[in-house]
Amino acid sequence: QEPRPVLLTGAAGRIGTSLRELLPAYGYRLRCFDRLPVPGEPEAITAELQDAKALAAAVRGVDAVIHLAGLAGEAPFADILAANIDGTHRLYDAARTAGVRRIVYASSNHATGFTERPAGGAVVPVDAPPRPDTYYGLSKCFGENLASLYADRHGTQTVSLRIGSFADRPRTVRMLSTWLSPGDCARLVHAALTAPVSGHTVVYGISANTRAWWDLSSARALGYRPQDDAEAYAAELTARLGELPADDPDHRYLGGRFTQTGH
Ligand code: 15L
Repeated sequence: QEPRPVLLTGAAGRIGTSLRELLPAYGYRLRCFDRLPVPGEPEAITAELQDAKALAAAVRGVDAVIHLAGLAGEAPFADILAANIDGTHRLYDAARTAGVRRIVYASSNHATGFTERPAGGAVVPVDAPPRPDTYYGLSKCFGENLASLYADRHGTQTVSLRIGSFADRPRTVRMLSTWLSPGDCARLVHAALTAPVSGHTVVYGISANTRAWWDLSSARALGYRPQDDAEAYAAELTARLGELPADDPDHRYLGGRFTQTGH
């Protein structure tokens, strides 16, 4: 049987580009959506989330949506409002109308970024209260709450991934804790698309980092088995950059520099 198409929004972005490379091996057929052209994809729609016709066509016949589209960092409130808040609402409403079964939502660690790091290497649970560090983080809190509303009201399932730091390799001392490798990202998205869930489920999205700040048990309960550990880069990184001083925001807060004025 032909695999049903999965809609990938933000397909031209950093994570979208990596998932386009890695997810076909899991048997998915991706339909891509982005405001920028997505090169080399047979099924790609170039449009804004505000284009209701294009969005309705994008969700038609898909089993699931991986929703990555939006601004990926802090921006003026009006821009966050349009791209992340209004845009995510439009995506959810189009998906509900089309009867989409599940959405995998790219949330972020910045939804709880003003949380102080727990002492003694303890990990932060998935039910830590919202503590956004930016308008960007606030938009991710909105997305998670929107997912909860659509699950309870309409039965649309969502797995929200509070992604740490997606990168080919860790580049800062903070990323020894927050790194999500491309391979683990694909493993996590696959688990989030396929595991049985009811309603809205929140998981952290990081690799199996020795210095992890977040509890991966809800992700593991979906079948996620991370293979990478940033610790492999620790000696080289700390020799070059040093350990973090206690007053460094990267040391104090989960969201690191996002908590600082001017970020
Ligand atoms: C995010 O949410 C951003 O999209 C990404 O660019 C990184 O800054 C990441 O968080 C992080 O916290 O490292």
